[in-house]
Amino acid sequence: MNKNTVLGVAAGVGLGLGLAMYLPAIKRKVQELLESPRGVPGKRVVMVTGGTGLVGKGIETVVKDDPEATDNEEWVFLSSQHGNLVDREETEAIFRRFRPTHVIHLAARVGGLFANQKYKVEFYRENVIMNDNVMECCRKFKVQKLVSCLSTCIFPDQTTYPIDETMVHNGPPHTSNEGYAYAKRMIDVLNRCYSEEYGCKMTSIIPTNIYGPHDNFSIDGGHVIPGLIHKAWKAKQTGENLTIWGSGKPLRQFIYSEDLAALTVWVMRSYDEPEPIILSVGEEDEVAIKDVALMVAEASGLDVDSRVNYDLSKSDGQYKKTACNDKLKKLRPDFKFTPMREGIQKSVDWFHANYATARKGH
Ligand code: NAP
Ligand code: GFB
Repeated sequence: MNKNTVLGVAAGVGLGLGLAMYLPAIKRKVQELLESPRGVPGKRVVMVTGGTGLVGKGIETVVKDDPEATDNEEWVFLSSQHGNLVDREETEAIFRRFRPTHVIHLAARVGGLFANQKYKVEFYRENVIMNDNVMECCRKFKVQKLVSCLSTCIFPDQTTYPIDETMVHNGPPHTSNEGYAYAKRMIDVLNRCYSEEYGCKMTSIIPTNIYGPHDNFSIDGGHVIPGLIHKAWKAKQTGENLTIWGSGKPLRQFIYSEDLAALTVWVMRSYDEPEPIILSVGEEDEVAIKDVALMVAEASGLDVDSRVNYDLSKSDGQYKKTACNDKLKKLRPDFKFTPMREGIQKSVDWFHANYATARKGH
């Protein structure tokens, strides 16, 4: 062996030993990089779970024309096709793939009164597991901020009115949706726990009933407005009446999906408390289901005097859940809500124009 070969072998061995010594550290660094958000400073990578749903589509519409979104944000809208959030490995794969700096967590097992009554176990389990997976991934992948979605139906049933943000855990929810409600309540508990123990920035919004384009227009399992819109469409085709389920007396507050979307984007950018915030129209805008049905009938071109009746064999659900939007009004005194008649007309028009592809299942 000549001198050069000896030197070459020595260098090779040295390099090998050096690599072996540093390999674990290099591996750790690569792993760390893969598990950290990929945004450049000052830029957000915002991942929306449930991005194909009613609210997700609303956000997509709102950010399309928003200069802050185009200049300083990259938006990722997830559907269940990107992965099943009930599955831990699939959830981790999503976070590894998109490496978001911010997450708006909308994905959920969602449905109206009748679906909630029928599938309490699935509403509890799917939501608890999905929420646990998303929250833990936000911690693990160092997401800077998580905004999750609760609902005014998770508040105590026996309560004083109006309901405010401090009252989430003050008593059992209405029995019709206890599976969903308890699963959602745990998000609020964990927002505080993750903040205290790990310093994570996690918060939640509490919307009232929501409606708008891209809703789920299922008659059996959906919410009241999309259900009525679909039933009114059918009534128009067949000449039958539009039937309101229950007495029509319960009261609800409704928020148009694109209003909620704009407020959710604002929460993601500017609201920093772990405590939830109610995103709702005022108490004065609460309406009876009967009046909502008449608005839908009118917007659908049905004669409201002769073509609307009731099925009293169907449940009324919770009588009311009147929420107070004082906290929101204080922070966003400028915000203007879409008037309900206008929002309903837009939703009816959207359903008619997109009848073939609109969601109508479950
Ligand atoms: P939605 O229209 O029913 O959409 C649900 C979204 O979640 C869809 O994008 C769906 O994806 C996704 N999703 C469901 N299960 C999933 C899973 N296992 N893995 C991955 N993605 C999954 O719901 P929404 O009405 O927009 O509701 C948004 C949020 O608001 C929810 O957290 C809901 O609880 C809350 N909320 C809704 C209302 C209301 O009246 N609608 C009221 C208060 C609060 P695919 O499209 O691929 O199925
Ligand atoms: O939107 P909805 O199903 O849910 O509204 P909740 C139910 C109210 O509308 C009840 C009446 O008083 C029903 O009797 N209603 C009349 C109808 N016609 C219809 C119809 O065609 N379809 C439906 N669905 N209702 C849900 C909770 O409660 O609110 C969920 O169960 C969820 O957890 C959601 O959070 C926001 O407002 O009663």
